[in-house]
Order: sequence, then structure tokens, then C-alpha cells
Amino acid sequence: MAAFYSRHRLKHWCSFGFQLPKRNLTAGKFDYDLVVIGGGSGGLACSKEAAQLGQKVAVLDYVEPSVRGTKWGLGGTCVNVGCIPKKLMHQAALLGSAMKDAKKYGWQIPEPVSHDWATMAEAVQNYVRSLNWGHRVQLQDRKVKYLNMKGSLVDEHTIRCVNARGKEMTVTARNVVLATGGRPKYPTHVPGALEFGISSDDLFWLKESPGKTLVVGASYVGLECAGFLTGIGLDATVMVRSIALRGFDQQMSRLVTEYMEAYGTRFSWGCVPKKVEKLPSGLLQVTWTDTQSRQEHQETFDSVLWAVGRSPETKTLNLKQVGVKLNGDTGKVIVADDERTSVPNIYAIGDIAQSRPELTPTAIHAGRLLARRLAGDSSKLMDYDNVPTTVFTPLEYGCVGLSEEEAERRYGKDNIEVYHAFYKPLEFTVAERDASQCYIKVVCERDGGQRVLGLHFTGPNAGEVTQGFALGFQCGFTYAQLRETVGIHPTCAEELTKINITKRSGLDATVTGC
Ligand code: FAD
Ligand code: NA7
Repeated sequence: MAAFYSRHRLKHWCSFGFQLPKRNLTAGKFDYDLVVIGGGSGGLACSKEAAQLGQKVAVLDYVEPSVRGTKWGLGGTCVNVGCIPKKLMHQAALLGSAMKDAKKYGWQIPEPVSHDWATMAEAVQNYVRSLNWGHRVQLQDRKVKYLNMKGSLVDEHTIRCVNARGKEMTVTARNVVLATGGRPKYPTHVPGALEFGISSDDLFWLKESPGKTLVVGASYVGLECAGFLTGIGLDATVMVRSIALRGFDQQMSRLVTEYMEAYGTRFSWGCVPKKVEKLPSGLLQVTWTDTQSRQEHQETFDSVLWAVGRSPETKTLNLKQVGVKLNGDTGKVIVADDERTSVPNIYAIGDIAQSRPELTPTAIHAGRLLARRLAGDSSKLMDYDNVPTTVFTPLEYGCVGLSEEEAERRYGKDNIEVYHAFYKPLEFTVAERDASQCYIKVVCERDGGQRVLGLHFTGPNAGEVTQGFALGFQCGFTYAQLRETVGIHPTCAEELTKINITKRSGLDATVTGC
């Protein structure tokens, strides 16, 4: 207690300019208190927080070029080949739709309007490079040693570091955090997949348009990529092996894909790729099988984008030899609630950790909390429940909590109440846009206080809408509290506060009037 008070008082002094003595725990035994392997969302957050709390920290980040040879800078998946370039390209697509709407609102736009990939790509890539630079500066400012080297474990305290030229060194650390993320998978059983296909690691760094594209895989990465490609005017097809958006609420998933189909994305449902061949023209000829009819089909594309999942980067870390246990099926690191692996001083956060959402904010939050625990500053654990997310498809889909299916599975169909509404965003009216897939669903416990179990929203700015309601979720809000919340008019989010038709009633859920 006394220690707490004195540290607390020291922190108070710091706000008046006094310097807090660094709590360097290495005491000469190790080079660092903490070495983080992987400078992505989780690793950067963890290393910066630990350094801020007085630990001596190094972070290793090394990008193995993609199969196609694409490389990028510091910051990991989200910054370079994930959230950031994806959302910016989604924005490029939304602007295309906005331009169509604009005419209805009186804007005179000379026809034909066309999109130039090279301009968009250069702007996006320059922005990403600025983020790479920003991360380097931040590490320097926080006194985190940045090593642009590939790390692997020699023993539980020793890390072998190798740079791009093959130069080697070792560093030692009291604690090690693994945060090496994941990379796209390739269906290596499909001839031509590796030679002729690309992955999301390449798409965002292409200098020239991918042209007519086949996207194989229908999870959110596949749908988002196909969505923005369609939106900027390219011919895009999604090949779906089974269902789209596995793990998400399937009614919402259908609305997302129905909208995409209406918007121009083609779907090949129930199909699997068989081979990819390069024709003398340079076009890629794809042969695939319809799993229902067993018939084979062929079509040519300019690009084939594999979005068939991601593998954790755990293979080259020498984990097994050091005793870090992995899940045999997924290759992910098995972690306890405090992110600790089977080796007590080694932790894993972000996409490589088993049963964690593959999302940037969870990796960042987990990294910060872990740093605080390692520095002895807090004992707070990461709460992985009720993490909100949004799929940035042409019609965005945001959700937090349980899908309807999962709520039924956990509570029983008779023990949940599902409120729903089909609504029309005001901005769609003048623009004469079809709003058939703009839908809201709130899944609640049926009895007691009707605690909200899941909230689902398709429509404009779904991420912004869902983020706000995620706070309610964190506070365990009920249906009654949702209805008592005063809406902001006229918005799409306010429809959530007005929701009153249950699925059970069978009544028409179309919102009419204000
Ligand atoms: P990463 O960010 O992947 O960082 C790992 C780093 O470690 C990389 O830089 C890697 O090169 C490096 N590394 C690997 N091995 C070594 C080694 N041996 N030595 C040194 N360095 C190494 N999440 C969202 O929240 N919102 C989104 O909209 C979103 N969109 C996405 C879109 C796409 C196309 C993809 C692919 C992902 C998206 N994600 C999104 C997921 C998000 O990017 C990841 O969940 C997040 O980046 C995981 O962070 P991480 O710290 O675990 O790993
Ligand atoms: P996911 O979520 O693993 O989904 C992979 C998709 O690819 C899914 O639709 C699969 O269909 C499909 N798939 C997988 N293998 C094949 C083959 N061989 N042929 C055809 N289709 C296939 O991966 P994502 O890359 O979209 O996302 C992974 C994470 O990265 C995500 O959580 C983000 O956080 C970032 P299935 O449903 O198995 O039939």
C-alpha cells in the first residue's frame, strides 16, 4: 500500500515536470526488461506502453515479402495491408456511389466519370508510408529500441535476430511478447494458385489496376475487397465455397451479399477453384467446380485474389523447441487469460493467439494491458467479450454481441426476443436508392430486464453507429434502456432507439414516417 501511495505521489509530481525514476527491472541480468517480436498493432502498443512505464524495451519488426514480392514498412498488417488501405479504398468506392447520388441533389457532373487506380493507389500508399514513418518516430520518442530484424527464440530469455542482409545477433530479455500476426493462406492444392494469384498483401500495393478480378473466399476480407473493386468500376466476382461471413449473423450476411449483388458484384455460390492457367494473352483462365451439380466451369480474369483465410506467423519462431504450446490445427499460440503462454515469461497477443478476435483494437488493448501488468502497474486483464466490429462492404454491417443463431444456441429460441426493423436512410430517399437491405436487429433476453445480447445494423456509417452502442453493451444495457435513449434526428442510428416490432409477432417491420 505504502509503495502504491509513494508511486502515486511520484506520478503526481511528474505532472509538475519532475522526472519519475525509471523502474528498470533488468538489473544487469538481461539486455532488456521486455523484447516484443512483431511491430504491428499489438506489438507496438505493448512496447510503447511498457517503455512509458519505465521498462527497457526492444521491438523487432521484419516483413517477409509476399509470394509476389510485395514489401512494406513498420506497423504490421492493419497499417500496411489491412484496415487502413482497405478502408481508404472502400471510401474511394463510396465516393463513386455518392457521385451518382449527387446528380439527384443537383450536382452537374460531366459524363463519363471514370476511376484511375494509379492515382488512388499512390495516394493510399503515400499515406501508409507516412504512418510507417510516424511509428518509427513514436518508438524513438518513447525510447523503444527498434530492430528491423526477424526474431526467433533460442531459449526462453534469448532472441536470435537476423536482418535482411543475414547479419545476426542475439538479445536477452526478462519477458518476451510474441506479436507476429498472420499472413494470407494460399490454396496450394490448386495448380497455378501460387504462381498466378495475389493476396490482400499485394492488392493494396498494386501500381496498376487489377482489372477483372476473381476473389476466392467469402469472409469479410474477400467481401470487402470485392466490394470496393466493384465500387470503383471493376468487374469483380466472389467465389463462395459454402456460406458468406461465417461466424457472423447469417440473416445479416445475406443482406450484405444481396446488396452487393444488386450493386454489381457477381457471386459464384457453392463453387471451388480447380486450377489457374496463364493464357498467352496474359489473362488468367480459372477452372472451377460447382459443388452441387459437379459441373466444371471456366472463365478468364485479369487477376485472381485469394482470400481463403490467414495463417498465424508462428512457424519460424522456434516455439516448440522452447516449450511454447501451439494449437495443432490452427498453429496459434495457446494462451491463458493473462496472455501467458505455456512458458511463464513468454506472452502472445493479437492474431497469433488462440481464441482472440483478429482485430486491431483488441490487439492494441491487450498489448497495453499486458505491458501494464508486466511493469507491475496494474493487474487488469483484457475483456474479450462484446467486442464490436464492422464489415466495410458496400452496405456496411456493424455488430456487437451475439448473432441470433448463437443467442438461440446459448439461451434457447423461446428465451430470446428479437426486435427488428427495415428502415430507409434519409440520404437514400432523394437519391432514389434501394434500401431493401437496410436493417436493424436487437437480440435480447426474453425475461427479466430484457438484457441486450446482440445488436446488428446494416446501413451507412455502420462502424460509427455500432461504436456508440458498444458502450451500452459494456454497461450491460437492457431493451428498456435502449428505448429510453433519446434519438438524434434525422439519423440512421436513431432507428435503434425506436425499435419495437418483435420477430415473434410476425408484424411488418418496415419503418414508416419519423
Ligand atoms: P500484425 O499487425 O500482423 O503485426 C505483426 C508484425 O510482426 C508484422 O509487421 C510482421 O511482419 C511482423 N513479424 C512477423 N514475424 C516476425 C518475426 N519473426 N520477427 C519480427 N517481426 C515479425 N482489423 C480491424 O480491427 N478492422 C479492420 O477493418 C480490419 N481490416 C482488415 C483487412 C484486411 C485485408 C486484413 C488482412 C486484416 C484486417 N484487420 C482488421 C485485422 C487486423 O489487421 C489484425 O487483426 C491486426 O493487424 C493484428 O495485429 P497483430 O499485432 O496481431 O499483428
Ligand atoms: P476466413 O475468415 O478464414 O475465411 C476464409 C474464406 O475462404 C471462407 O469463406 C472460406 O470458406 C473460404 N475458403 C477457405 N479455403 C478455401 C478453398 N480452398 N477454396 C475456396 N474457398 C475457401 O479468412 P479471411 O481472410 O477472410 O479473414 C481472416 C481474418 O483476417 C479475419 O478474421 C480478419 O480479422 C483478418 P468456408 O466458409 O470455409 O467454406
